[in-house]
Amino acid sequence: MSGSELSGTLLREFAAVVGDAHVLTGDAAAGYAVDWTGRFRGHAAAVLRPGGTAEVAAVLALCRNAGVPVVPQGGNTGLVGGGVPRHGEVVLSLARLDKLGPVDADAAQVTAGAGVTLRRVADVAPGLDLGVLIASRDSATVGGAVAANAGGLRVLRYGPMRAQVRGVEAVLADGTVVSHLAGLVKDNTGYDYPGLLAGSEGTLAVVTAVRIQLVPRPASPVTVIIGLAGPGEVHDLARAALRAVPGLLSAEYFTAAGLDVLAEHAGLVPPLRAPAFLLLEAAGPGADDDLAALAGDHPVAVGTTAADRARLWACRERHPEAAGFLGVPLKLDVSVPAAHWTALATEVGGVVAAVDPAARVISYGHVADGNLHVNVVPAAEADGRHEDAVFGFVASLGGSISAEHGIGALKARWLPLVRSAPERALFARIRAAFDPDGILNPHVLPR
Ligand code: 2HG
Ligand code: ZN
Repeated sequence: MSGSELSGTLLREFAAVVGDAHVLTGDAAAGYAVDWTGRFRGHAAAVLRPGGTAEVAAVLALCRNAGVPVVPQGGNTGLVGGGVPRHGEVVLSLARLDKLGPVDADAAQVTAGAGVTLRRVADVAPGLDLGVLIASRDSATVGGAVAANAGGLRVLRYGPMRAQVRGVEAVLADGTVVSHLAGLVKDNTGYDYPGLLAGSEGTLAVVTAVRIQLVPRPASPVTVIIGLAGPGEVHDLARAALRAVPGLLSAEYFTAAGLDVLAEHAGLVPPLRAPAFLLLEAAGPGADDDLAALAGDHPVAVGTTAADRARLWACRERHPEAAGFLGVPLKLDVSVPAAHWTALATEVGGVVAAVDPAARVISYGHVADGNLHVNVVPAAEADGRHEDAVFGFVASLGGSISAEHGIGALKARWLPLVRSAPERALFARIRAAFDPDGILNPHVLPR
């Protein structure tokens, strides 16, 4: 049976599990079938909104028995189409799994349902924080962040979402629940499937709860934006900050191209003028002096109060919206070895122009991680030429075609650029072991 033609019997069986109110079809399902950029659109055969792990297990067993493909969906903030039912699949929304457990103060851990937003985890206790900070934290959820192995603005300090995971509860494609939530720091008792599920993009199992390691809330953070001549200076200063600023939390790059669009369309007031910018944030004793020493004679804007820091951060955090003011963007999230980041950031505009001279390109990203977000608003047809050019260039620099957003539907055809045939065959065998019938996100990552 294809996803888009569910029988009335199956819909009634779904409703018997999750309740009539939580089986959505037609217009009620439409919002679940498009991503926020508008690039990925599909049609959901139905949206199922289970209220707990047992209901997830029961609906997955029904889908598996009926051969109906399933797209798990969290906050629908993904950028590669991994949570959108592009082929008429059933959407399994985890939004109602929103229980946040008590904080284990000894271990600084908490267990969160898949549907808990990252903001709620970050705010769960005054002295603690979530190590992963992403701009979409008010909508992005724990399950989706694990499935995508979200990165964000503090990876240089705390690592990506996988590094915050101390345990997982998940439902396999046949409805079996696997659970390992004790949160042990040391635990060599077999395969690390929580680590494997991180970054699996909903293709191996449906994450229903996560044991999360929290971090101490940074004390008195200071944010600066330094105006610089170009990517080379940004890279060099970010590397210097990694060496010289012990309390460093973030090192972010953006340019006048993006800031000017945000000034024009979103009313942001640029704190200073320069071709390129490095936003640094640090916390703890001496952070302000460390950052001032690093900025030296360069123009700099400093924020120490929450309001001033938020104003500075908006210049960087609103960049994902910038290209959207110009058209429907292609969002290419790439990384290269540190030694090649400057070449990437300097040359990528020309690489795009060679295949689409009138395309608009806005680049920004996490410079300390070798990560660049190349947002392209095509003028020519978006027929793969932009990806061919950018991903080919990145591969020639020894880089990755997905640093932190995943492969999803967007990048599957370019995976061979960066992953060998034996590696992809291993991926396929792992996938077949978890989901032998191929019902979980079948169109995400090559099978
Ligand atoms: C960010 O760093 C996000 O702002 C989104 O990863 C990047 O929209 C993008 O391309
Ligand atoms: Zn990012």
